[in-house]
Amino acid sequence: MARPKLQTARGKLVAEWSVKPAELKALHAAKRPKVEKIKTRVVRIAKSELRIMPSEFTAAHLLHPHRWWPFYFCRPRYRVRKNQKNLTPTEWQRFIHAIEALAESGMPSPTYAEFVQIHIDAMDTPAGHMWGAHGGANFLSWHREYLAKLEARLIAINPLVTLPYWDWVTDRTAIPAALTDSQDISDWGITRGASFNGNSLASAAQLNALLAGNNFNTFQNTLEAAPFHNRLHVLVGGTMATSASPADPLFWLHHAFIDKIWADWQTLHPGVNPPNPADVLQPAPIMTRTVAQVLDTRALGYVYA
Ligand SMILES: [Cu+2]
Repeated sequence: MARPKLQTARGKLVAEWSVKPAELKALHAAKRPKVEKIKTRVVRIAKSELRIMPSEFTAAHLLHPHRWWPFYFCRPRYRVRKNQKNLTPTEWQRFIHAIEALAESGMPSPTYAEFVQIHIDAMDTPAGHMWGAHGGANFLSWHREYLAKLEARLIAINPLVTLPYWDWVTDRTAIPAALTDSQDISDWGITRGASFNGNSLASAAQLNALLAGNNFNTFQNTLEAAPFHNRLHVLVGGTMATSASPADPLFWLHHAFIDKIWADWQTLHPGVNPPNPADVLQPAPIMTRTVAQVLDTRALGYVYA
């Protein structure tokens, strides 16, 4: 049997038993770590993708680059919620697929069914009525938080998803075609009214008159009622006319438009805000923010285009 041999750094072979402990230590110390050349390439980032250096940037971020690169790269400053009529087929696909994925069984909480359920609770239970989501103080703030949380949940499935809005004041002749496939409607487990006719929805003149007023409560109550928010729910009919309306993906487009009208109104009347900024929107754990925390859409990470 051949005796095991040690090879020194200089390539000299030494019989193991012939090396004294002190010499063995020296032999190991002489061993150099193997250095592998790593191929690198330069990644060029578009200027529009760069973010301003965050104020919370510290020396620790320099020690751990993986902590700071997300601040810099690959995230636009704000998500853009687009008019549904300007969505590309790919953007429609992202939105619909993310919703369908969230509705699949086995998805981690909060699931699509849990989102629908809190809307049912808000409308149909005495406890839910206290949240002020409908016919109360928090119609606008509650639905803004609700949409933001659903959008965040969809983004966890596909980071490129944003909620589209349906401007049914301008585009009232039909429900957005991408959401009218009869097979989809049956797959989603929802129904719609027999036919859609948007003639009785608020006109552009009525919307302008609403935007001109500068009292928050008047603005909110008018926007919630017919011929605005409530009328659209009734005209679409089927599931959209029930407390389970968020089961219909059209709900998010409808409410994104309501939210945009509020955002437009806020731009016209800066500083005119709900009278209950400290109220916490309910229910946890899906809803977490106070009324004050949902006043600025940019603070929630999105703008309307
Ligand atoms: Cu609602």
